[in-house]
Amino acid sequence: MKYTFPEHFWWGSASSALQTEGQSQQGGKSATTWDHWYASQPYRFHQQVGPQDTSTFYENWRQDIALLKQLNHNSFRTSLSWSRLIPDGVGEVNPEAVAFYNSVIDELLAQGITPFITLFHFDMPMVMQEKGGWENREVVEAFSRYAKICFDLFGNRVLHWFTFNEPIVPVEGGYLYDFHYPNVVDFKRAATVAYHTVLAHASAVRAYRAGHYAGEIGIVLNLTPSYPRSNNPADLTAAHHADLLFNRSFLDPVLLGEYPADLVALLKKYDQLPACLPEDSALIADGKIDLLGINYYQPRRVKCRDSAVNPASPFMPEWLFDYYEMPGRKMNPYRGWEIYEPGIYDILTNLRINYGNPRCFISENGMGVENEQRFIENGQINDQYRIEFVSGHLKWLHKGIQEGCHCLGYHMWTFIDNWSWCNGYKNRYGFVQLDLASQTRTIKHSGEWFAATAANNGFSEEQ
Ligand code: BGP
Repeated sequence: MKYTFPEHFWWGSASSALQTEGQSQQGGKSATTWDHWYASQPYRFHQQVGPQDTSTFYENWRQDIALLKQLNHNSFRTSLSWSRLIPDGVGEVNPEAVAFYNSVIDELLAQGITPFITLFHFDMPMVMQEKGGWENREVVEAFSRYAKICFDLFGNRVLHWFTFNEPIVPVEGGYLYDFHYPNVVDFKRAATVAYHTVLAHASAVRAYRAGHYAGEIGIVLNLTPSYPRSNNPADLTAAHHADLLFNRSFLDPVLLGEYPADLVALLKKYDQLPACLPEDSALIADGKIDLLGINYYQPRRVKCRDSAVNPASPFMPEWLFDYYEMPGRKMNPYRGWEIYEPGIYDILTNLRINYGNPRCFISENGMGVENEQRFIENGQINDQYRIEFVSGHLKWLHKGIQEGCHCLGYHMWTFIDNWSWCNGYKNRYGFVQLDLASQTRTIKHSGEWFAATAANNGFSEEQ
């Protein structure tokens, strides 16, 4: 069987500034929340590797772009660093940062690789966090100023912009589950952060529309389809609530221009609604996007709660559902994430049926594996499991496209093994192996497979 994709399909990968650039406090850059957190609690990071020890893209960008070319990428997403570009968050632009990002963008274009640029990928400048981060409405203004500066500087060459990468992750990590700074656990503060992020997104979209730039603007969301344990109505309600909180809290505003009424009612019922201003609904309506990036790693399986909630405990999402471990599920044991290929098809089908079939692409999908050196054969990592992972997802993606889903590309997480936040370099995701100490780069077997797939605009079972 041969799987051929539509003409001009985007084949590429994604990465982010903080996870690859290195030089995390040089070149005029100020600290992010990650530098600050690492300085105070290095033991929270796998093998105490922090954001300064990454794959050195800041110095080796030309070599890395040559590798992208070798992998037959026609497109590549990375992010700009707010703290590198505007070190104090709200003031002067750093000329060294402008020169660096100009070089990267120009070199990508020279190599025939279309740059996709994200404005914010988990890396809040510490100066802005000190003002309250996304809890403070003023940060919304500061973000849209930063966005406009980026559009003005690079918008003549960057035609695909994304305001945020996975905006729910800093909400979950920083304000609910303690895996991002500032390590708060408080649902109402989390809801405020999420709400202000949506406002910041919409303000940036407004600025983009007002400036009549040449390209298009979107957002990248990690969509985790919510599957109920069974068709028991209690399980269905649990899945609906998880979907409202973790998917539709961002998906509806950016595609439909408003929040789901059920979500508003749910938060109201538990007294968790953030403060709103009358003009907000018009702003949110203006935040509708041109292009949706979908990051898909794993499904979310839930069931109704087995026990009653302790009403004296603070409200948390888990008041509304329990997690469900489906018997026989296939796991990536290193990351602890279920591998469920049909999820990619279910996401696309949901978008086609319930959201008017928006223009979208898979902006991340990937598999992090520990200790990949054990798979080295003749000097190269033979990561057959990654080829199976990618081809398994691409088959379901292909089916979705055959049925009419408007999916324009597939980007893998990620190009080169990179720094995974608190997990440091524990799980490796790259098409290219990175030896951290020597900074040597070696293409893995999956990288060669992907290069052939991109060149053929598809793959056959035997490839
Ligand atoms: C996504 C992020 C990436 C990346 C990836 C892998 O959520 O957009 O930044 O890190 O997941 O996850 P992790 O690094 O946590 O293993």
